[in-house]
Amino acid sequence: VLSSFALAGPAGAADAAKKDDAAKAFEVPKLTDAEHAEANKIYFQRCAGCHGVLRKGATGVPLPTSFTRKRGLQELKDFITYGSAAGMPNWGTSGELSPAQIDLMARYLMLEPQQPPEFGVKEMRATWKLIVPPSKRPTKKMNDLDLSNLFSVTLRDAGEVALIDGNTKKIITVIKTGYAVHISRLSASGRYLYVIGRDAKVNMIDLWMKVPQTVAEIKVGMEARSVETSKMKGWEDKYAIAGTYWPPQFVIMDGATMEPLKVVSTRGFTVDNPSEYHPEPRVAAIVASHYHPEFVVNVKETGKVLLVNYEDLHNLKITSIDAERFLHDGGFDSTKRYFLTAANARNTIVVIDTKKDKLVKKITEGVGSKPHPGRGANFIDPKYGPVWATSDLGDDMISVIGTDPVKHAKNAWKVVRNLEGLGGGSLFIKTHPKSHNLWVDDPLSPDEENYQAVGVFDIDHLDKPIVSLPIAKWADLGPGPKRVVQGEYNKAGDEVWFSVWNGKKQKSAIVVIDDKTRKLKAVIKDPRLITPTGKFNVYNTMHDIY
Ligand code: DHE
Repeated sequence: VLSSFALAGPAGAADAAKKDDAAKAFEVPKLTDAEHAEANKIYFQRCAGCHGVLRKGATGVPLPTSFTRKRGLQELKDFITYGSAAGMPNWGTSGELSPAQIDLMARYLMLEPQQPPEFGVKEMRATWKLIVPPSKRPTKKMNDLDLSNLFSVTLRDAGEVALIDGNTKKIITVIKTGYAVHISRLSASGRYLYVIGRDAKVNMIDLWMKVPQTVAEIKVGMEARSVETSKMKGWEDKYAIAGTYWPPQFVIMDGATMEPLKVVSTRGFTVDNPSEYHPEPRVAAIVASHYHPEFVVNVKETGKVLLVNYEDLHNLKITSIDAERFLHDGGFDSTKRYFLTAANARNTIVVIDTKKDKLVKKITEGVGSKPHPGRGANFIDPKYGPVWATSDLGDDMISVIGTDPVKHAKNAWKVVRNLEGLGGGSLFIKTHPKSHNLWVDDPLSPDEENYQAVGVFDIDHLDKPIVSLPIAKWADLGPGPKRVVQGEYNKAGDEVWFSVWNGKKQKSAIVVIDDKTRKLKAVIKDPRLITPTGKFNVYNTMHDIY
């Protein structure tokens, strides 16, 4: 079944093979149709979330055949069996894949990737589990938790979320979810929590149960990052939406059961070249409009913002706004009318008016390299009035943008000032309406001192330099990278929580800072806190407070 292949390619292959050592000559397997079908299935269930559907890499390394063939069969099998310290799961020793399946996957990876399958409503339905139907759910809250101050915390490499009581700082429960969960969002009422994994599995968790648990789950594709719920008055808890990286589409689901109702492809032409058809425009951030019954959907590679009106799913109305390519994350201004979102590979912030359903501005002047706001941070700049800010992945800048076109018209939709952060590699910025602090993380900095710290500005004195706080040191965890990531406030806005994100086998923690004094308030340590990253406070997430 095996045939010979040399890395140097057909021309001059014989010469190259002679010069290279024996390890560079290898064997490329052939798979039967049945083997191929099984390998495809396993790949899309287990591998694509991290290594990408076309194996171009994302969380996991890229797996082009130039790499896999060089590694050879045995090394690939070892990797799949034992995993790696860098986060590759141990599919073999954990018992999730059999030795025969591992052998199959190693051979499969030495073949060119195939176009992945589509995933329509039929396929979604086949994965849909209504574990507790609405009629069997409690009619009132069955626990005495202060739900509005609950935090849903991503336990990235465990494929779980921890629900942590914001008052006692105790873990209430840990819930199995999809692989490498990305974000959590709340239904408008705050009763239901929706969590999406990179493998596109969505869990719907009922917070009213004695111990909150998953009441419905569904897989909406092979790879995903975003989920949101209908927030418009009169439509609370009615619908949920999930966007996928593969297939490139979004699906609207029933908010109470997650039954898939409407799937819409995002394939199409790019905004800057009407002749360029893109077969794979991925869905990035999604927010829910407060002005119309609409979801605001970022389509990354084509650069379109779709305003998807959910009033009539059979006669779906979509306003498609030409924005900028490579849209990624973003959030509302403090009035929740304007959506500010980063086209990060284009160093642009796009502003959408969700009341008039129009593009307001594409801001480039003063925007740094690869802006990465998360949902951004809204505050009152003492000089320029209401502003929204983003930090950057590509440099140490923070861009502060005026957001009040009525009372501060001359500052609106302009970068009014730039601040100097800790360094390049920032992912998230955060403040709270009651706070005078602006927090900036730096988890992807190459500098250990920076990625183990957070920076904080005094909003009332933005001319003062950033102050660095050694969060990872305060957590006192022992060895590991201990990257400090993503600030999130409690409901009262007097505490800010940061994750100290360590290796899967190392100790991680959540550090809670007193926002007023900027002093350590608590360190949440627990063996169940495996690789905590994103944290979502129920009240703040429900109300788009950031
Ligand atoms: Fe994220 C938000 C995509 C890597 C933690 N991330 C988002 C959103 C998108 C996205 C599209 C916005 C969702 C929304 O608002 O609807 N993230 C991606 C990627 O494509 C990328 C770059 C690569 C990947 O392989 O996934 C990526 N993200 C990461 C991480 O490695 C992070 C740091 C750790 C982790 O948990 O995986 C990470 N992303 C987050 C967090 C948010 C997020 C915590 C929500 C921030 C918020 O406050 O809203």
